[in-house]
Amino acid sequence: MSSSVKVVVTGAAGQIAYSLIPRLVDGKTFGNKKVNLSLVEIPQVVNKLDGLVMELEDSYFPNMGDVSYTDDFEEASKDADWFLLVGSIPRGIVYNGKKIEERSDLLSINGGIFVDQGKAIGAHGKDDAKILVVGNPANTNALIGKDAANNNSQTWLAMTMLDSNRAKSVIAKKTNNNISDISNMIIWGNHSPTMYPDSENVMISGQPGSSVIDDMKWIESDFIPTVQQRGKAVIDARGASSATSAAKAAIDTVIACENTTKQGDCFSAAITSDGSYEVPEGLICGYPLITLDDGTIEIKRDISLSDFAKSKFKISIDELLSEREAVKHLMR
Ligand code: NAX
Repeated sequence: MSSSVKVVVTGAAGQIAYSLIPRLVDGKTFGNKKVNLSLVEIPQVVNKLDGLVMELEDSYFPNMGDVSYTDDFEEASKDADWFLLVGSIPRGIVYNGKKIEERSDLLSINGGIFVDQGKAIGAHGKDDAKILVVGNPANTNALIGKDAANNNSQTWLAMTMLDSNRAKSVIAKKTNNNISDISNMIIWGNHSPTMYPDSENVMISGQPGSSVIDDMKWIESDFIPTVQQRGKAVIDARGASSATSAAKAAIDTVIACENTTKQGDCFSAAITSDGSYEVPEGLICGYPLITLDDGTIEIKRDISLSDFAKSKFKISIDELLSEREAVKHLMR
């Protein structure tokens, strides 16, 4: 195993990255490996990263290797092991003279970014590189990036860990458990308000949720909408979108991918569908995942879904299909 790892982070001057980047080099995420960072921003703000690099140096992280920053993604991507694609254009800003409010506009603008980044990753990233897309719309950005990369030995993921962590927190409170007693919290589908957080297959102190939570009314009218709308609730309260919790979730995802999953456990992220659970092939869909001893990430295929779960999951699959349709001009 290599004793160093190269990690590319886009959106490096943004709020999520400010919480995320220090944790990449703190000796916990990649164990004892030296972590070389390649930070990427758009030309307008790339020089701000000088300040972040100073802070990283001043923090004296023993595992920090080389740190560089650039607005040239292709240059940054050379021989990288991990890509954390956080950068994207948020809804609500004026872009090329137009206020971006529609999801279709957001899909198209960000999709364009992910075509170029995907091509560079496919050509210059390591063949076993792992790519975690955080920037929204995360699933469809990953779909576009993977298609442009055209390199099937690399693993593209979109982040649903924050949704999973939020759901664990709600279940822990409801059942008077510690959050560490909640596992296998699966987010099925899209990282959007159509996601389906699975309260039936979650494990609560070793017992399946279906046998612990006997309250369908709470699941339908409280639990599911709370998790689906949590991002908006944070924006409404904070005046800015989730940042420190999103950074923690990205770190949790990297750690889950870097370490063999314990027997019986799984973690949440979206990955390319191979048709499992009747999801059309090729969609980047939220699934229960496991990491094998050799570092391969696989879909856990032995989960049973109730009719209720299937009907909720289908809404999210249909949304992913419509997003794919909206960006088909960006695909090969
Ligand atoms: P910020 O607006 O603070 O930062 C984004 C940064 O990305 C900016 O500094 C911008 O200059 C940079 N950027 C834009 N285009 C770029 C490009 N082509 N190359 C490199 N950098 C580029 O946003 P922040 O709060 O950090 O959120 C980042 C993204 O994460 C947003 O798209 C947000 O919607 C998404 N989120 C995704 C979550 C998930 O669970 N998947 C949860 C949190 C968050 O909402």
